Amino acid sequence: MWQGQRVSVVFPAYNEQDGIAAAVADFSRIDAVDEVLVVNNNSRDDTAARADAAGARVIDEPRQGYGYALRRGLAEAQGEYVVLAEPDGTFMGKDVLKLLAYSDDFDLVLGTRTTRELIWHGANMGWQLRWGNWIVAKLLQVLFGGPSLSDCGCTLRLVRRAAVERMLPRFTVGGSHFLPEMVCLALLEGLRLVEVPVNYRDRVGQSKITGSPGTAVRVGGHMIGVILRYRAFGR
Ligand SMILES: Nc1nc2c(ncn2[C@@H]2O[C@H](COP(=O)(O)OP(=O)(O)OP(=O)(O)O)[C@@H](O)[C@H]2O)c(=O)[nH]1
Ligand SMILES: [Mg+2]
Repeated sequence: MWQGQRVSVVFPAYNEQDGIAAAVADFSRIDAVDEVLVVNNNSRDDTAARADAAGARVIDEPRQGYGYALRRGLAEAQGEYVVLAEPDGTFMGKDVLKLLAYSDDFDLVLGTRTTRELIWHGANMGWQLRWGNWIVAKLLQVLFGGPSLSDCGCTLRLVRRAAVERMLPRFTVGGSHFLPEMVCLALLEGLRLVEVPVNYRDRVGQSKITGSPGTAVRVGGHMIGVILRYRAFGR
């Protein structure tokens, strides 16, 4: 609980058997966290069983995609505060407290992984990815006159329940470029947003999105497409 309100953590998971148990344990040990929800996205490995054994609530999302998994988690989470994260060891449970510290004053608290001091040795955040994330975030910031943004692709973020309810019916993206859609919608809905620096570590298990440069560039292109679409048409 955080100030008398329940806190949910949502992990989208596609074949994350190597890191899932440690991630569930790392986030569950934070006193403020009331439930950890694992959205199992057609994993063919032992992800679901290991998440369950570690004490998470496991839900199956059959539509394949990072965005579909996160949208399902947002819909199913029971807390007043919903924290999105990843179960691959890249994020730290203790950083939930940084997000909560701002949750009084903001509807969305976004993590940023581009703070050099918090990028751990071995983390997949070389200069190309760091600058790529920064540039797309700045594009969004400038086009929407939004608050200072420095990372367009950080899963670790907190959303208040009321904000979730306003955005859920408007989501359209099911794939890996879901995060900027969430920010565009939040700004169009007039929600209050802030970014805070979070730790970013090396991954456990196999990368699915930004591990390969080709995929990273493709996802970046889709992100820019979504941002331009929302700027032009508002939907
Ligand atoms: N790519 C992908 N990820 C999914 C899917 N469904 C759930 N996920 C989860 O979404 C999260 C993001 O994928 P990652 O492979 O970690 O991508 P990334 O964070 O950009 O890059 P790395 O952590 O460096 O590998 C992980 O927790 C995945 O398990 C899906 O259909 N595709
Ligand atoms: Mg990851």
